Amino acid sequence: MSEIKIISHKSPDTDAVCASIVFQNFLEQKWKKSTPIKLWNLNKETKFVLDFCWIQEPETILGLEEWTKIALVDHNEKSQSIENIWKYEIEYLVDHHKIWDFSTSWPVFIRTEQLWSTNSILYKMFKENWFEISQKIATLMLSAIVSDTLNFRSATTTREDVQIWKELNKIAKIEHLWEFVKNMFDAKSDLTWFSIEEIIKSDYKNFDFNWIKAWIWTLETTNPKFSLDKKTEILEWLQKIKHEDNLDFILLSVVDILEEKNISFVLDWNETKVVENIFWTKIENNLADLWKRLSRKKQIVPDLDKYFS
Ligand SMILES: [Mn+2]
Repeated sequence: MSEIKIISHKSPDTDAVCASIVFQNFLEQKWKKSTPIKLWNLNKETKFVLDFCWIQEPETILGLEEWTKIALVDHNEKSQSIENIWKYEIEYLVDHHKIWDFSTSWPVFIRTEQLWSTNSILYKMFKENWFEISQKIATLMLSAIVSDTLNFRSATTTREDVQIWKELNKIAKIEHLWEFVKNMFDAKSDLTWFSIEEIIKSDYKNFDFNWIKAWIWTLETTNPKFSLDKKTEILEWLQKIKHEDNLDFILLSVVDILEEKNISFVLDWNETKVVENIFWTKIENNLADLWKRLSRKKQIVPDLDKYFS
């Protein structure tokens, strides 16, 4: 039986990477051989979580042999996945994002739900199959839920996520849980040693809105000042990326996890027009106050999708 490669999206975050490792464990309990891989460097939060669990980070692999069996976790859009995805055989999809251009030429296992993290869905799958959840796996799932819900600050966290989190907590038994969560967020916010390019490449997602090519960032941080102070450099980089990648629309949000605020960088007249129209906000000196919009997938992307279609 050939091995399945489990792929998370191009800007690996804690939910994505933990999902790939957790899903490997799920398949193992189904007697299927698989390996998680990643498409880009990990952020510091995810590194912190993996170190805490003594788990090695998945290898970065950008291309596979044709017809390799793959599983997609935490994403489904082609532009966010491995290049030339049509060359591979998609066996599984486990996700909680909108569906846009996902297609296969053979039967596939699909599980998507409106839960707040892919790991919440995986937890349910373990339960339904009566599979064992080890302390390590529970810790990964728990961290992913904390990360994707910004520790339940995101306005749209579901009750089910909270319930799942409580159950996981009993298995993970993390001592000093709140300190652990704080360390996770501090790790994510520590951008001191990163170049602007690395910061910018750490959390973007590309979208096709009705053939409009867009990149949208959310820099979740406990220290927004750090990025806001680098405004000139960040705007220069955004301009460069927009030009090089031939993009029609870009938006970079700096999300203050503690204060629950979103201040976004708006590049030029085109973005200004769109952002003013959709979010009813005035833009001053390339900055827009997007108020409490903490969630890209539920509070930013749907509005843009509607606007461009
Ligand atoms: Mn996710």
